[in-house]
Amino acid sequence: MAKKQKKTIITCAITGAIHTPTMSDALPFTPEDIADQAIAASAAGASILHLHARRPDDGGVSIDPEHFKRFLPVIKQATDAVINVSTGGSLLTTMEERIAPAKWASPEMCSLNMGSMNFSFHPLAERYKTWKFDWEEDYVRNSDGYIFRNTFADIGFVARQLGEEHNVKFEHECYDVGHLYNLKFCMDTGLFKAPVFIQFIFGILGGIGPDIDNLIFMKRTADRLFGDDYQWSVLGAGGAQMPFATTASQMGGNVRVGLEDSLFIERGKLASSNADQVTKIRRIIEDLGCQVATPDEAREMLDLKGADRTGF
Ligand code: KMH
Ligand code: ZN
Repeated sequence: MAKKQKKTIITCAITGAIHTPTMSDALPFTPEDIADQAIAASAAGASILHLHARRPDDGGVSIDPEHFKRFLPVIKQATDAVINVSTGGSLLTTMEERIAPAKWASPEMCSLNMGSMNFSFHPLAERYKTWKFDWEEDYVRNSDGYIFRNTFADIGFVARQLGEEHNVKFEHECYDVGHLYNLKFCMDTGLFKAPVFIQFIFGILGGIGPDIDNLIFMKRTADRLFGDDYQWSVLGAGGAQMPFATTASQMGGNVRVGLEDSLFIERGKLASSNADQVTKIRRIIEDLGCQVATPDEAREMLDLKGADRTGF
């Protein structure tokens, strides 16, 4: 069974690739706004910042390293947070393009999605009659046809390009129980060394649903597969965000919040910023008797290479 830990790591995922500017004025997409919100989230208690880029002019999803270059150094200068660069930022391009920002940044952490799947948010389109930017409606509606491709070959490619060459630690994103077995297979073939860091994800259409029974099931399966050789965190999408983070923290796990995965602070009320969500989950964690990990404590817990070893 994964060791019960003393402190809880809060990851904040700042902007992502699901939500669009129409859905919330708080969703950051300019480099300045991404940096400001990331810095504020760190000050509020997030020790890991999970980062995607957006096109500065219209908020479209971007995997262009030039867009990352405009905020990563700014965040690094202003915080000691661990920076985690997404490798899942586009459902529509090759893995080679998806890892280009991380190859430039050589960050302490990167996301790594552990299986191919449907990945859809098309039901969100029904909530909006008008859209701020031309690209948004088609992007959201057409997601019913998106396949999020993460084959074993893709996973092996990322492991070699970023894990072996850059000593990046992965946030292994597991959207269903089969992804845990994919990770176990990869570990058995020597692709990843223990202890791995697993993000259990609930509530993405195409993945496992947001029922607490499923969290228990995922955790029990991971205990069986990985024993003491893993650290874990939980992300609930949309309305599941705070309930799942709260439950996970009580079970001895780490948590992920942020506008990437939910735009809300409570039922029916939009969050005013990423820091808003970090502040709330931190308060819950502390009120319930746990402590939040600092960035350096997170580095030690996850055995990261250190901020002085990144490429930016
Ligand atoms: N928003 C998460 C459910 C990635 O960046 O690699 C998906 C995600 C993927 O975080
Ligand atoms: Zn992400």
